[in-house]
Amino acid sequence: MTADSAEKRVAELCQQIDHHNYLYYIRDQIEVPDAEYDRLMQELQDLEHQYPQLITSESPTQRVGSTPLTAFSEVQHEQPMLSLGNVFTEQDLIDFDQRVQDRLGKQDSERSMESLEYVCEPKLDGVAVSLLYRDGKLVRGATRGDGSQGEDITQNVRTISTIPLQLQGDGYPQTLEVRGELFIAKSTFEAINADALKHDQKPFVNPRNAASGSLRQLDPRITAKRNLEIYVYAAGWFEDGELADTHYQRLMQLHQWGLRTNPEIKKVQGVAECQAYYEEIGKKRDDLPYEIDGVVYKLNSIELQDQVGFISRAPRWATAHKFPAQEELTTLLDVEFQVGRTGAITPVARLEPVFVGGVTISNATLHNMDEIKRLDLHIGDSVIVRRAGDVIPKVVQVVKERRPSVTTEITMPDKCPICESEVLRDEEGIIYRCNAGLYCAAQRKESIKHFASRKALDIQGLGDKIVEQLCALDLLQSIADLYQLKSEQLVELEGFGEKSANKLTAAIEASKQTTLPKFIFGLGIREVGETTAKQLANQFGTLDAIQNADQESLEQTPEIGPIVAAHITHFFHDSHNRAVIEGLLAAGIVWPDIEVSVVSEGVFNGLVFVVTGKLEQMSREDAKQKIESLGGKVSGSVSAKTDYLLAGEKAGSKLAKAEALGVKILDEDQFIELANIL
Ligand code: 5U1
Repeated sequence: MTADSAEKRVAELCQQIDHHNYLYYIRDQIEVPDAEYDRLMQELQDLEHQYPQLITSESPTQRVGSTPLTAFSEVQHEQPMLSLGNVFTEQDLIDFDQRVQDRLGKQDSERSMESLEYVCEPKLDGVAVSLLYRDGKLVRGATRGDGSQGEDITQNVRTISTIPLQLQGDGYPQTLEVRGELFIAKSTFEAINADALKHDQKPFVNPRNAASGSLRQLDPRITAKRNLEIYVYAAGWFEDGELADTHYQRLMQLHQWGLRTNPEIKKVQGVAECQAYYEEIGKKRDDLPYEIDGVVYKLNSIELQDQVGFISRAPRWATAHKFPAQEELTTLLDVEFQVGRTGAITPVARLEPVFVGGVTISNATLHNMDEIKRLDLHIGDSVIVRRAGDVIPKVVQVVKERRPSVTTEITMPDKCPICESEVLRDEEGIIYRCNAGLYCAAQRKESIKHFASRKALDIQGLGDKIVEQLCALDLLQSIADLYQLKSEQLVELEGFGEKSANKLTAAIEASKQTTLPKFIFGLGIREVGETTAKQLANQFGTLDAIQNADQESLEQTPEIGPIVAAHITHFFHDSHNRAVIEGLLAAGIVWPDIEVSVVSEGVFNGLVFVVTGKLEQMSREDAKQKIESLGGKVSGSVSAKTDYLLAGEKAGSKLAKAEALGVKILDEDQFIELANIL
């Protein structure tokens, strides 16, 4: 290839790759498969290697610089980066709108006649950033700083794939500054923290800290690995060109030029529709792939915005409507130790009650003693607790500056808090365990709850409270005793009458018709979850065969390694466990025979699938069975080991995580084709 034709081809490749990036990140579409995209990128890299003089700073190969900075230089914002006022209630919102109308000089009679037009969008909990484009080329990225002066983070923002180095199309002003929020998706945050823990590093407290920490790296190669994303939310300073005269149209222009805008943006009329938007986004909040802390309303007309003006550093024409905080400060009053089904002893924080994430909490998980050490937590400390979505509240940080002069160190008791048996440390040294098994009342209770749960024997109506009462009355020494319960005994329980007692005994009776996998799962063998129970049933076919299997043959079962195999043999060698199983069988528990599956020749042999979202043509359970019947494995969570994600409608964080990890994603039709179902 001549130098001339190489130059032409390089320009062509840059344009094509930019176009595919635009389609992928901005329009959520693809025109070519990943392999073709990779080939274009490779061709460009090869040509640039051969002709280094053809490399431009906008080339898609030039995102990640290799020279770390020694410090960030300062940037003076041409137009101040403003902050936003807040409203917390519907009344605050009405008052905000009234103030805007007052500023516009609206008479009382006009107010109800024509409401103002606002643009609403989610308020991301990330890091504000300014991007400067000259002649369509990204020339500067800067933090907000104090609003007037920020830091130059150009090297780092260039590494973010959702930020174009070159704007698409035409019609943009020669100088165009845009503002937006950089963030880290929830799933990426989890992956970064899992990796940090694996390498004995400190995890980030929340996605916002992760975004800010990743952005403030002097070495852009680190930023590049963190998968930061952006949504732009406003045009800032611009020269030599025009922009539309409404905020909404301006956002559409930015979108057309290849800048990523939030798909939830909506134009509404008046405060009632603003409030409806707030409620709608509030409902969606947990399912969004990123963290938000409220929604933002902006007056749509730029002319009206100018009339309404500013108050100190915030516009009067925009406000943030905040959701209840997901992090709050409180005090650690005490730590209690809970004993779980397998004897694992978990420290639980007892907290000064605090309103966080929309509810009042007084307990939070502390996971294990390592976590307590990592947090350097003492009783009496001021702590930050976090409750995001349905996630169990968590202590994320100790505020050392507020540590009182007297605090108490937290130590693991050497005797089980329930049965006073000896507490032993697991082989890995992280988990402490009461080894008393069913002698320990806590383990007994938890094992009964597990046995009765939906995925096990599914005894309807036997809730946790009833199990607690039955154990307190000494009516249940083991799961087998469930089948000896009489209605006359149940009538004695709180809130029970003859009818409810009969209903529960009927449910217990009905649970005797079960399946082998459910029965195995219900026994509560350590590390034998629903999937492993199914694998065991498929591999061995009968309970007898599983009970008598040796370590070696257990290890032949898919997904069972030496540790799980040891837990299984240990469980079935225990004479008490054998007696319980005999009791259950004697009570009449039965299941249909199982055909032992021959999985060795399946088309999915050795492949790991995760199934998520709503499928149209089959249930998720059917899809899982199909995968397993073809030799594949089904896992509950996406990781680097996942081969395929089968994603149906409304696939949420698993889809985002799979995308972040580069896992192959199949829609239902592709899966059907691959599995050759039809
Ligand atoms: N979504 C959104 N976040 N946010 C933050 N819009 C928005 N607008 C802001 C800020 C600080 O300021 C405007 C005044 C441009």
